[in-house]
Amino acid sequence: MKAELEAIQAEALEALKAVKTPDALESLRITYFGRRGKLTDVMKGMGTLSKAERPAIGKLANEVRTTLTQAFEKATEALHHQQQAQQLEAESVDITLPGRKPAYGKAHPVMQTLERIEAIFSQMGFQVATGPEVEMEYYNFDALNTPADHPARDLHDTFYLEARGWKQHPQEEGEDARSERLLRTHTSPVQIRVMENQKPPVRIIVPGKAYRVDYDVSHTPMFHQVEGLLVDTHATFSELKGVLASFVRQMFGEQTQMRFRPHFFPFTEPSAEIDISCTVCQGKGCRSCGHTGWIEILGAGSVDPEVFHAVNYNPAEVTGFAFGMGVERIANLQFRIPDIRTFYENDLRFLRQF
Ligand code: 2NM
Repeated sequence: MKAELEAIQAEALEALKAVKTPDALESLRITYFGRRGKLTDVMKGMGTLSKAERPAIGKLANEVRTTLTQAFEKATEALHHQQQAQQLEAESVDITLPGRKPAYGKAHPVMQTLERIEAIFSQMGFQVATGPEVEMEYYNFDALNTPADHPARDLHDTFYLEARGWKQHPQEEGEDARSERLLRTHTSPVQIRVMENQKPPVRIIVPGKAYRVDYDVSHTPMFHQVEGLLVDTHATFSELKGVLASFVRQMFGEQTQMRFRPHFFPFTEPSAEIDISCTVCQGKGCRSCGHTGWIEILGAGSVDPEVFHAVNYNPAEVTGFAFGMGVERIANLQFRIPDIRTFYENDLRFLRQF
C-alpha cells in the first residue's frame, strides 16, 4: 500500500504538469479525489490494514493527500493566471495605431448659402433678427398692406392652422380681427414685429423658413428667405441700389451685372424685381436663363407709408427700403440642381457633394 500511495503521488504530479485547461484539471481532480478516485479508493482500503501498519500508512496517506491537494491548488492558481494573461493579450490595444477619423457633419447646402448671404449683409451693418414661423394673419398680411382679397391669402396658397380659441391680436378687438394662425408665407412679419418694438433707425436682415402651398421642380412647401429692412430719416432708393449692388458683386462676382425691373408688392412703393446677368452664360443667353441672359433673384422697394402707419412710425419723419430673396433659388444658381426638391430628400449621397 505504501508503494501504491507513492506511485499515485508521482503519477498525479506528472499528470498535473501536462494539464492545460480548467476542464482537464477538473477531470484529473476527479480521477484522484472523486468519490471513486484513486486516492479515495486507497483511503477506503485503510480499514483492511493491521493495527501495526495503520499509523505509518495513515501518516503517509495524509502526506500524499496534502501534497496533492497543494499541487492541485497551485495548478489551479497557475491556470487562472495563464488565462488572465491570455485575456489581457486578446484585449490589448495597439496605442501606436492612428485613430479613426470622426465623421464630421457639415452645414446643409441651403444653410451654406444662407450663411454666406448673412455674412455679406452683417458686414454692411445689418443685424440679424428672427421671429415665429407660426404667425397671425395680422403680421403676415394686414400690417404688410396686403388687401383682404389678395390671392396670396387664398387657402390654396397659404397654410392656415385650425383655430382653437386663439387670443385676438391686441390691436384688433372687432369681429373680423385678423388673428387667424398660419405658417408665415414670408419672413416679413418679423420686420413688423421689430418695428413694433423698436424706434428707427432699423437695419436688419431676417433669415428663416417660410411656407407656401407650392410643389414643383423649383418650389418646396417649406423654403428659406433672407429679407432686409432699413429705416432711417433719409433712407433712399439709391441707397437700396447701392446695398444690393454690393451684395450681388460679393455673392456672384465683381463682373456680375444687375438690372431693376418695375414690379408691384403691397408693402413697397415703388417696387422692383432685380435680375443679375446669368452666372452660367455671362449674359449671352442659355437654357439656365431661358435665353434672356438675365436671372431674377431679388424683390425690393421703398417701404409703403401704410406699413409705417401699422407700426406707428411717422411716414413724414422716416423712409425705408426693404428687399427679399429665396435662398434655395440662389443656392441653385451656385450648385445647379435640376430639381430643388432634392435639397429636402436627405439623401446622403446628394448632401455629401457639398
Ligand atoms: C420682398 C420684396 C420687397 C419687404 C418689405 C418689408 C416691410 F416689412 F418693410 F414691409 N419687409 N420685406 C419686402 C419688400 C420683401 O421680398 C421679395
